[in-house]
Amino acid sequence: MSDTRPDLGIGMVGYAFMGAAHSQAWRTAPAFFDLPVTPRLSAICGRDEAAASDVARRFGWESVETDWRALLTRDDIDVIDICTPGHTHAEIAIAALEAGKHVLCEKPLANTVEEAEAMADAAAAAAERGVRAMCGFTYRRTPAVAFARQLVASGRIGTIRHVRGQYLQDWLADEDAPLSWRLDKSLAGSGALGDIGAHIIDMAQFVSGDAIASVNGLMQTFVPTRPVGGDHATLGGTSSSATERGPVTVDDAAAFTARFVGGAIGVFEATRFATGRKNALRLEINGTLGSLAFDFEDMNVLELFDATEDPSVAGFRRILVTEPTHPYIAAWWPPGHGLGYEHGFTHQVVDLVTDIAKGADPTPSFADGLAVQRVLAAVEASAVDGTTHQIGATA
Ligand code: SOE
Repeated sequence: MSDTRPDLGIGMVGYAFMGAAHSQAWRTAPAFFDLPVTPRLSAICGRDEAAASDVARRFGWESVETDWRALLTRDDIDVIDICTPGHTHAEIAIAALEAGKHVLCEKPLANTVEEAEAMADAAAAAAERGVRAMCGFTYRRTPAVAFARQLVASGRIGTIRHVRGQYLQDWLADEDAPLSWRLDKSLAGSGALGDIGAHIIDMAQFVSGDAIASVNGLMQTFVPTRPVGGDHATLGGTSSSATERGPVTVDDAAAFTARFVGGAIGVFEATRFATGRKNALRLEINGTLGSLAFDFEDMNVLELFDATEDPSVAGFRRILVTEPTHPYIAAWWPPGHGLGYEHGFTHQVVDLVTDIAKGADPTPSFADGLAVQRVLAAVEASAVDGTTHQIGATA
């Protein structure tokens, strides 16, 4: 029987690490989920035509463009998926929304609060015309994280007192790991803070259902120069013996304390120098009735402490979040068979296309992305002047 569901044409800008993650998501989503529309991998766009063509061949993109503007003029493209470094996000996203294309934009939403504000304004105006925008804080869609949000929202851990967020990686611990765009402030906006700190800020605000009100920050660049021209195809790249070194213009690590609007206090840490920690995105929340703890390095597990239990038997319970009753799991494997990093990207596009078909505004919205951007800017400002910064309309 032929599929009568309408196509949704996707045009993706960028083809590297995130390009691959998003490509597999677009391919996989209609196979595992009963979607109201069928995503079609219409075009991939990259300035390096040979590299983009290679990704197109591997993932099944139907055509290749070398200028993102060409995607906006094509009638067969409905969604622009932005997987490029942060300095390009605002221009592409705003032009796409104005051209009537739905937008999925990688995190952090932008490199500055001003850009993020313009993007959030463009998204609000586009929503009036039925055009949708989503910011790619993909970890929200890890089943254990989505389940943690449900537990907090249902009151299971009571009033929140402490939020502890860490994002620990070690791919720059080698002082000869090569320079890449992620270490260039003009392209990435900031370093560990924006790249991975943005995730813990978003996750903390999402799971707690609360907003950060003020911060005190600290930032550090441990290795000020790195080899130029090394292989940085993977995150750390291979240790380079190149003698020419160029400047690292972003932070290697950032830490900050926070006060939440609802009265909780938070401690956050983002670093690429936590030797041995590869992708330890951790969140622990302590409430009056219990606690929740999550670590992405054990991503199918959520720990729950129920303070209302008999103390003689109470303890952190290790919940394997792989039951069909847990978020997203029913579409996948039997209990205990586990999901991986890539599934969050699939869930992200599933929710995006479902919202587009329903005419609903997806989350995280560009306004959510802007909220994170304000916290990032406040941490940076605080790290410079040593004072507490409030998260206001302007950071
Ligand atoms: C690099 O630190 C990175 O790829 C981030 O950019 C991603 O957002 C994160 O998911 C994994 O680490």
